Amino acid sequence: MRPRVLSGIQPTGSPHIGNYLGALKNWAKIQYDYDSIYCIVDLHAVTVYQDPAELRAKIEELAGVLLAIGIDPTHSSLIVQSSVAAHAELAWMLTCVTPIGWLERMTQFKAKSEAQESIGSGVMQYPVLMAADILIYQAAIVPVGDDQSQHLELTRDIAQRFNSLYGDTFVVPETRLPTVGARIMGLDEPEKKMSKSAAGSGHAVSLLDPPDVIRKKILRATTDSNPAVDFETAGAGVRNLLAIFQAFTESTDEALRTQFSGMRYGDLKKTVAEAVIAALEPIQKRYREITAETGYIARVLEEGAEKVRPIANDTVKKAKRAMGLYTP
Ligand code: AQP
Repeated sequence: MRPRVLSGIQPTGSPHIGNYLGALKNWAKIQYDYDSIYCIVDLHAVTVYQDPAELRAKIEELAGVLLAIGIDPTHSSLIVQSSVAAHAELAWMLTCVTPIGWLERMTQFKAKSEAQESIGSGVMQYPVLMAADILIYQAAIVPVGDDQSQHLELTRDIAQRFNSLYGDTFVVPETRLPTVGARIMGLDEPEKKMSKSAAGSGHAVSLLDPPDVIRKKILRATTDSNPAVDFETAGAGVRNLLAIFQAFTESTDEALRTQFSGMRYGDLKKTVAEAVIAALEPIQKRYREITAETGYIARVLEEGAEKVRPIANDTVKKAKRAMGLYTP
């Protein structure tokens, strides 16, 4: 049997090139070598208030984008988290074995709780639900961007703690990070990671942005006071543009240096913008075809959920038995 891969993405906004280069591109690439389950994590999205009608629309848009970037439903299961109820059930069991101190240490929790006056307790439980998403499918490998490494470490700790308290129940998963593009930064604020929900029209390039919008965003990207590319002294903004180019074009480090050393920033930005536009063009074309086919996305999501429910239910049953909960 092929090892199982699980990964997820929140429907909190239009997926951007950071999501693509950090995770989604790799999802499409490895789906033929692994038994892959990819999950639109809507229960994670509602840890922060979402407008209900917008959330519904974003789930459908995201499913369309995932199919457009190459997730192949004949090889992978594409699911919406809330349509497999067992995720939430297992999350409760895992909550009960997770010390609060582990959750308080999570940098994403600290950042989100500092940013708001009042936060829902779901923000703290977020990584436990993520552990449930992964452990429920006994996934061996989890391909994510660098920002999720700490949550993955926590998933491993939760699995090990459960296994040591109640006996061997879960596979302890491995994190898989891309070598280039693991952390794409915001174009306007290159000290912060590119984020779907960040405010500001110049922050992220969405995978569905038209070419003129992509050009405008990249031409306005923050650079530094150098006039041209110097690999030794380049600031975060320039390094980010180079990383975006390298990840899209799969250039080697050497080819990147040869092409860009000494290039003026105006030309650097134009070159990066054209590379991004060229890479996204086939994705956008496919997205238009997919969304033109009435009922296709809903069918894929329903079939995906039907396929994985028995796996999820089996794991929950195993975990309940291990804990001594009632299993008729
Ligand atoms: N900037 C990034 N660079 C590389 N990888 C990234 N990922 C996210 N941002 C970057 C990876 O994309 C996958 C899906 O992310 P997510 O939606 O589950 O959550 P996130 O990390 O919180 O992404 P966003 O875009 O920043 O969303 P919001 O604004 O809603 O919080 C993950 O594998 C992630 O590592």
